Amino acid sequence: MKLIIIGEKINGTIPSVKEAIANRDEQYIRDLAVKQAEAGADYIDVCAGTAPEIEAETLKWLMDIVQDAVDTPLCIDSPNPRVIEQVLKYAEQPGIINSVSEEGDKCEVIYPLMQGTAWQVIALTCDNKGIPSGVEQRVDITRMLVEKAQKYDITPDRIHIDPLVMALSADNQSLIKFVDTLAAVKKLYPTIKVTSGLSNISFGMPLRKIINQHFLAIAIYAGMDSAIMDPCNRDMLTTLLATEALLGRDRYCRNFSNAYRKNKIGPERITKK
Ligand code: THG
Repeated sequence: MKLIIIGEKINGTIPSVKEAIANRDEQYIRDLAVKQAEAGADYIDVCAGTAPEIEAETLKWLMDIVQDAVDTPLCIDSPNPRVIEQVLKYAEQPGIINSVSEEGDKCEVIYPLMQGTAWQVIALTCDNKGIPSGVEQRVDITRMLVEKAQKYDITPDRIHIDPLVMALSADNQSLIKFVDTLAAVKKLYPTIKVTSGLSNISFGMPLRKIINQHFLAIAIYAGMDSAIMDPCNRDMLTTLLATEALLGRDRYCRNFSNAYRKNKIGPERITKK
């Protein structure tokens, strides 16, 4: 299976996007949506990153622009489940809710909204005590997240577990723990999805992008299903295409060859028909 790409670029915590939001610069947001869709994003993450009082309104503004610009489904990103509750009705098609966790009443607010729909959800392995560092605690939290979901007829294939990768510079076993958590979670629930952002791992290190690229390669080999990433980053896309080819997921290496041989049209990843 090909990696599911969740395009991360429409995020109010990025300074240029923050500015575009403040100026209500529709064209800037629209361009980010189109660029990511053309680069092969399967979902487009929208995160307001504003003060709580205006978060729902800002998120709706972002959603309207993206949905007007492209047909790619949304990944609605907010730490506040009540904000997600307020804006979900403005989505024109089901996408991904980002995110729930065992923190507070997140599941109790979000899961009922998903019942009887095709919405998927990213579930973070953290709880009121924070982010556990051990594999076993992360698997325990996953079990709780999945068991609660079951009560609302949400099957594991609609859940992307995000094990919240720590900075490698802070925890030397960070990647190994991610891989071990992934394996344990999939053993428990074979149809569940595992996801991750790609940039936390390299925090505090030089050559961050190189570390992120190699993390992507190893994570794909380990079975990661989706990633929150910048699909417009050429180097990251090269790693992705090379890894998929090496793992036999690119028939006749057609996608890779089309991307990098001269006089060829772009790959499916880049040029969507
Ligand atoms: N897990 C889940 N959701 C998440 C994250 C996660 N949402 C937010 C974040 N992490 C993922 N989103 C971003 C968005 C932007 C950047 C990093 C993570 C970022 N962008 C730079 C820019 O656009 O200028 C550089 C991008 C690049 O070139 O690679 O740093 O972990 N569930």
